[in-house]
Amino acid sequence: MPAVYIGIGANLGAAQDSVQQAIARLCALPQTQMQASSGLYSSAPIDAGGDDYINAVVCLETALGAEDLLRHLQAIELAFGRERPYRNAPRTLDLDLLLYGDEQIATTALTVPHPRMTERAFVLLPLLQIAPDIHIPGRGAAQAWMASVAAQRIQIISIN
Ligand code: A4P
Ligand code: MG
Repeated sequence: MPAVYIGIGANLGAAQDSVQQAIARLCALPQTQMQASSGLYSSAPIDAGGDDYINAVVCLETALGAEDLLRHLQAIELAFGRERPYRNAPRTLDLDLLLYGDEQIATTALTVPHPRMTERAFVLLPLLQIAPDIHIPGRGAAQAWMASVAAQRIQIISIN
């Protein structure tokens, strides 16, 4: 089964609770086992407004196909009251499929690796916490991208 990495973000409502509950929901997905879960991070909004975000990354092993998994992620977002008034609007919960094994996927519904993941400390830092040696298909070692996001404000607020 492929190792799959999911980025979790929230900056509306009880963001810390939402992220923790989302991790529990991901654990409970069918045909899926949780392999690792990062700590929770507080981060300044990037290309977006509103309050600071709570972010985390989890690693799952799943027999769900990528598009099937995306549908499950969107159902969880909806259950947390996600609305989409405009691009990068503050959100109760955002679940992004960052990596699906070593696959590169480009369909209308899904782009994997997530196209903006290497530009964002709020993805790279929690990802590297649980997978320090990880390579991003087509983009090399995740660690090598850290220097370019060093100016982004982020701090760990709870360690897993
Ligand atoms: N989609 C395509 N590829 C993927 C993928 N790999 N994972 C499609 C998930 N979805 C993917 O997503 C829009 C469409 O993207 C989906 O219908 C799906 O078919 P969305 O979540 O509804 O829309 P969005 O919020 O505009 O896009 P996205 O990609 O979630 O936004 P970003 O670029 O991830 O930015 N700052 C901090 N500090 N922390 C954050 O978490 N998040 C964002 C959101 C901006 N700034 C942030 C944070
Ligand atoms: Mg999203």
